[in-house]
Amino acid sequence: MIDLLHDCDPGNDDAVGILAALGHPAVNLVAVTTGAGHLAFDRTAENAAITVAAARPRTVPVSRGAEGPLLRERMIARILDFESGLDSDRPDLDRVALDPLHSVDQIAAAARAHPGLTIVMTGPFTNLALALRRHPQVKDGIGRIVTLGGAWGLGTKTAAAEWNILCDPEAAAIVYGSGIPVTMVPVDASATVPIDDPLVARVAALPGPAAALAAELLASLRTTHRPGVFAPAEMPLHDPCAILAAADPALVTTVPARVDIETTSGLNYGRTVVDFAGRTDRPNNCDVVIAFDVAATQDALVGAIAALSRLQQGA
Ligand SMILES: [Ca+2]
Repeated sequence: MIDLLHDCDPGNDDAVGILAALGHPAVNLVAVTTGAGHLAFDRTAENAAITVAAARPRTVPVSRGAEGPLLRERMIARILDFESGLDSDRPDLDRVALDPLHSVDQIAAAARAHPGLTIVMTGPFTNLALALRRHPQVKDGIGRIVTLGGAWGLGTKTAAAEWNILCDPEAAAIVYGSGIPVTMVPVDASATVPIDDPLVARVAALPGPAAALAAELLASLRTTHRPGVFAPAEMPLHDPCAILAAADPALVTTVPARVDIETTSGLNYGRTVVDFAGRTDRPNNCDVVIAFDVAATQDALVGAIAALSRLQQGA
């Protein structure tokens, strides 16, 4: 059982990740912290609160966080990604009250209370970067950071940069350069885990509100898939992959590497430069996930949602 804090920007795939963390038998989820990313900072907090409410009687504190990145102007995602699934204007969706602690201070409190804490990042890295600057001793309480951020190959927002990194490259540079052990889940790797019809059907067949929301979110994510030269055939699972890999490292194959973030302006702003071959004299700072056991990862997601489902059925 690992103590885990999920920093995120829900976001439908973040929300599935929250549910996976709440249900996973190997995870003690201690807090969900949110910040600006796909949506504005107040909306991501609301979405996390809606997601956690769907998992009752399991619950966890939800914090609101950074309103925008450290230096750059805030980027706004295509709203199309989130037209369905989570909608704070929907009266049928209950929500938990937000925790009074700001995400930055929640991260610090969790690192103090749970030494060896695993932090999973599935949004921009602003909150954790601010926590490391505001509370330097936080570093000593964090055992590992697992990031859904960056790519060894092509970007997802620009040709060079993946979305989570591009939203706040300076924050990502602070996190990857922190000296804390990092497991990086590049989108090249998470793209191999599909949200295929059988996966959606398995989740949809589970009873209870957590599974119902998870199935709705997964189905909505499938509608956002875009074809491309190297795009996978199916919509990838992405964010939940980081939760599942943190909970069970046996799901992934990793290779040690040096990862640096390009923070100078220009075409490569926000690029994760992944050096697998020791081409620099800088020490390795990441275990980079290069492959997922796809079937086992899908099984792990279904298993985590099924555990919430059983809890809600009183089984
Ligand atoms: Ca996200």
